[in-house]
Amino acid sequence: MKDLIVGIVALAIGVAAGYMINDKGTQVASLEEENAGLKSQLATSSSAPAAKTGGQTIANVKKKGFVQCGVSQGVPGFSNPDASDNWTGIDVDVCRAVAAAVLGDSTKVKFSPLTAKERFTALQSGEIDILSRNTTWTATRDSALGVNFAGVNYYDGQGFMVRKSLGVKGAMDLAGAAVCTNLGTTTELNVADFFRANNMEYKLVAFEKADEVVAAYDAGRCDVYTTDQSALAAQRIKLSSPDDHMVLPEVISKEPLGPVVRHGDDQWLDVVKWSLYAMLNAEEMGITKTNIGTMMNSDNPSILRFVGKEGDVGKNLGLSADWSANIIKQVGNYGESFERNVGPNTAIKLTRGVNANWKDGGLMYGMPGR
Ligand SMILES: N[C@@H](CCC(=O)N[C@@H](CS)C(=O)NCC(=O)O)C(=O)O
Repeated sequence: MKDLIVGIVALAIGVAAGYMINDKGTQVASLEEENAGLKSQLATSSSAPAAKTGGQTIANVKKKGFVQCGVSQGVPGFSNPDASDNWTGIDVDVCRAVAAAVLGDSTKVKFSPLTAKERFTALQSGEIDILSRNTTWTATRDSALGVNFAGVNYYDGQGFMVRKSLGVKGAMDLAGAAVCTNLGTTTELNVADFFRANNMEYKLVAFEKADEVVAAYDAGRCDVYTTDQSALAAQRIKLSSPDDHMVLPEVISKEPLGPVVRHGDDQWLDVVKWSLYAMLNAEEMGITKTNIGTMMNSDNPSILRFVGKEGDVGKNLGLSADWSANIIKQVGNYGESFERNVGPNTAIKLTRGVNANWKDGGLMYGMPGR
């Protein structure tokens, strides 16, 4: 018996030591941090949230009269405040769509700016109703954090930005580079995988706040800025001379970004999911902010169902019949939100690419609204 216990202890020490020897330097800290975060959230999450909030979110939102939306601390085009604290962006529009669906008023949203590290705890604790903050859907997050991803509002991938003067042509030229990024992100883990898989050294320079990352990179404290490509495009406009920088061609990961809700409240998950699908389906059917009025008198059954003149979709979701018409009237369809916030005519200048509607060959596919 004593031998068995000694053996188990020795094995446990061996496993722990092996883990630490296999990973290096700052990578250990970041991976352990993500693991520790997951464990502590698991400890508090598995049963508590369902008991506290099961089926309650829609009732709470109706009672308090607004949706509390967890956003970034400022990523232009995604979730960003102006000088009067008016938030805009495609992530903000998901929260506005939910407010339009549930409360009939897209302005009834309050925003909680969160760092990457804080975001899941804020959702778990009930501090926010939705997390809509360039958050990647991964297996670990979906299964271990007591949260549900309600869909994808931007398909992305991780990239690298460098100064043009560095003379680097591609990611394989980055051996030995100092790499700036955000703590508490998938970015940290992907960059560790990338350098390890390619047998290259690197030095991670990580910060909790995105603006600290931008400032450090801008000040030349690192050679490379790595994050989701969309965020690189967005943060680039904050640099002192954006044109001196370039994004390298390689995309090293899949980053499907989307809204997240707590486990244990299926009705709320449905509401968020279908609010996003309404924006996708409206684009597919050619229903826009401008023509939604005339669509009310359409003779197309799918459109009549969409605007709530036929069928029970709204009622079944616990919403009014005109829930999706309100989304389009007040927020617009997905394509309109994309063009207004991140499209070619904005400072971010993203093209639709894989984020085009499926009818145009993209991945944006709303489930059938009937
Ligand atoms: N999509 C990745 C990265 C998300 C992320 O937080 N990216 C940084 C890079 S710009 C960011 O948005 N920071 C904004 C902030 O901290 O307010 C994830 O879900 O982990």
